[in-house]
Amino acid sequence: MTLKPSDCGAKLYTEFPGHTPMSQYPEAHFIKSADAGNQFPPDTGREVAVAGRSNAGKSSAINVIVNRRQFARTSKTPGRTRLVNFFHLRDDRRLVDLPGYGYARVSESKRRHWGDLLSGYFSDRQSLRGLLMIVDIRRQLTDYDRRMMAFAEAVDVPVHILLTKADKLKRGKAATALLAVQKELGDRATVQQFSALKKRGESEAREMLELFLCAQQ
Ligand SMILES: Nc1nc2c(ncn2[C@@H]2O[C@H](COP(=O)(O)OP(=O)(O)OP(=O)(O)O)[C@@H](O)[C@H]2O)c(=O)[nH]1
Ligand SMILES: [Mg+2]
Repeated sequence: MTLKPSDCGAKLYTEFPGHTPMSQYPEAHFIKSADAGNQFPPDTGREVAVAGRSNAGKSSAINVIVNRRQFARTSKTPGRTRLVNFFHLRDDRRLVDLPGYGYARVSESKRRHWGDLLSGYFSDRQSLRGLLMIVDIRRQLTDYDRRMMAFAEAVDVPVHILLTKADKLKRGKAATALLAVQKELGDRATVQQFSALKKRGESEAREMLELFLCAQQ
């Protein structure tokens, strides 16, 4: 799928000459957590989902992209982390933090519940416009990640991968890891290096989010 960029209201740095705004998303706030499809907020406007293995760095990536410290974590009271968390960005545009997968200490029935919740989310959600997949650059793609990509591909939702924790590898090793993932996926997804710690790849990630939220498809 080819996406064409078009402005849909993001307040970019360039609109604030001389100073850096607190956040490109000054209205951003937590909407709700959901444990079942009937608890999702209305399926209107556009949203981008963030997925990844448990502990891959999803919340940290969201905080950097939205440019707010502890933003994603404000919804992370115990118990909520395993839910689908919806965040308002601006005028009917949302970011959705999906439950982390691959968490070992979980019962089979819970695991099945999340599997159904995720597959239902992808198959039913009309406002879903893109998937940001957070992958630890040292672990590369796992079968969980591949399954998640398959959900997105089945409904023709474009995928962008953040190879995060890039600060943990030397530049050469990080570049090799990026190439390996690009080689595996070809044009099935775009891929970049990212580090929440060093804020590496921050603007590239935000541009992809905006492309997904705004593109004419
Ligand atoms: N060095 C480094 N550490 C990171 C980076 N991103 C996240 N971390 C660390 O990795 C751990 C997990 O980060 P989270 O953002 O909570 O990961 P998550 O995917 O939201 O985790 P769950 O919600 O529990 O599935 C934390 O200790 C973070 O500080 C990064 O870019 N570099
Ligand atoms: Mg998290």
